[in-house]
Amino acid sequence: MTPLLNTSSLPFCKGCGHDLIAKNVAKVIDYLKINVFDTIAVTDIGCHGIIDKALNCHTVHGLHGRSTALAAGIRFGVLSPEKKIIVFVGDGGATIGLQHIMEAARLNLNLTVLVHNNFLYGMTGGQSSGLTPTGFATTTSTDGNPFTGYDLCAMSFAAGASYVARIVGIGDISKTIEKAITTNGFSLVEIMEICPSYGIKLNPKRKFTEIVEASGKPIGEWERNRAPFDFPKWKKTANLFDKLPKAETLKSTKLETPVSIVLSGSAGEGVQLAAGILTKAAMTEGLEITQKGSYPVTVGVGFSTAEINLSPSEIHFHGIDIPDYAVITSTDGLAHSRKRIEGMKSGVLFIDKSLPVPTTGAKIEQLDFRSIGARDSSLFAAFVFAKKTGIVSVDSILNVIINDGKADKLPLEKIKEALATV
Ligand SMILES: Cc1ncc(C[n+]2csc(CCOP(=O)(O)OP(=O)(O)O)c2C)c(N)n1
Ligand code: SF4
Repeated sequence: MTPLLNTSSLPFCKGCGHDLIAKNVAKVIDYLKINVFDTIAVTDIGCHGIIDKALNCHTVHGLHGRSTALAAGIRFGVLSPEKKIIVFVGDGGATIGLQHIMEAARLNLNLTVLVHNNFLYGMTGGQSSGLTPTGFATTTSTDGNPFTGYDLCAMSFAAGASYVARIVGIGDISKTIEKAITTNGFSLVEIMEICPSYGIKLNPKRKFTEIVEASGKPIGEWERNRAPFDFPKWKKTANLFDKLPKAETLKSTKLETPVSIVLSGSAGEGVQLAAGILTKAAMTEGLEITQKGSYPVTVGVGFSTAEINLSPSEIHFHGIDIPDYAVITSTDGLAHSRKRIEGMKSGVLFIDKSLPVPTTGAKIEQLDFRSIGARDSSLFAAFVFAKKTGIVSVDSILNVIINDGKADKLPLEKIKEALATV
């Protein structure tokens, strides 16, 4: 069986309590013989959240404090109890998103929330959170926190959780985690632990066990027998995908095996639009597709990359490590995709002729994508890709543009002319 962790050297500072939690979750998944592909880890923002790169299961990394809301959404979509949904959240995230936890407990959603309570915001430098105990020194309360922390366990249990526990993160904590993961309903474990980098440094004379005791929050577990959330039969939500119009198959594909494509250029140069048109054209040829966009938070500057999978059969994993085709239209795109291009041992690199060609095992085709004008260079590159590979036909792309009413907004005549010279 695939283990939950893909490494034993986890990305935390030496002695960080987060390490113990991750290793104990892995131990439980292994002990219960839960298939990691039936496990969905929803991680929050913070040091604990960087665990997802060390996990072999499905992972979702959300906004700070929103992990339980994301997990709730997943549970609404997947009610089957064999699918284990485990939230990894810090004390910071747990109090920023307190209401999400309360709502999940109130509905008794079948999921497990593991609160990594190291009494402070670790990742941002040791600030107080809503769970910081009175008297505990943080960078925002160097003389000791003057406030009382929430009793998250009491609140979750009062809200309606099936199982709640508060434990000290020392030694083997797997039995409590096992109990939580096997609970058919909402479970929350608050694990008190320490952040050596800030917690110990700011509270040098204090022992961890004494801090736990002084917090005034009881160690223990609380449980009740309560049915987990299920949709009332009369209100079963329809699958939203069923409401989407299906792309009509107009032509049959020539593609026999899946291909992955990375289209990389600059923000404002239509990368995502071009990828959307290309994938839609592929759908009209009966292909399954995935499309993922990446760009910096500042969406108007820097790179813009689209990762595309096209396949004659269903696609179950959209991630692309090394693509079969790389289409690079600008310096930003090259910088963002350089490592992948260098990793290509075969396939084809279509690259704008103004750019330096990286060392690669891919076949190289240098083209003048930007001759058409920077703004339309990505769309032109999509046309060139179609013409050169035949994976999607040029006509299908044109049809999508015309049928979507985009023909008068895009320089189709100019593109056709330039395409004739390729
Ligand atoms: C909405 C929002 N506010 C603030 C931040 C900045 N931020 C990033 S990590 C972090 C602290 C995380 O602390 P905690 O949730 O306790 O997790 P830990 O790092 O201790 O594991 C903060 C405040 C953010 N990413 N998002
Ligand atoms: S800063 Fe603190 S919480 Fe973050 S990894 Fe280091 S010890 Fe852990």
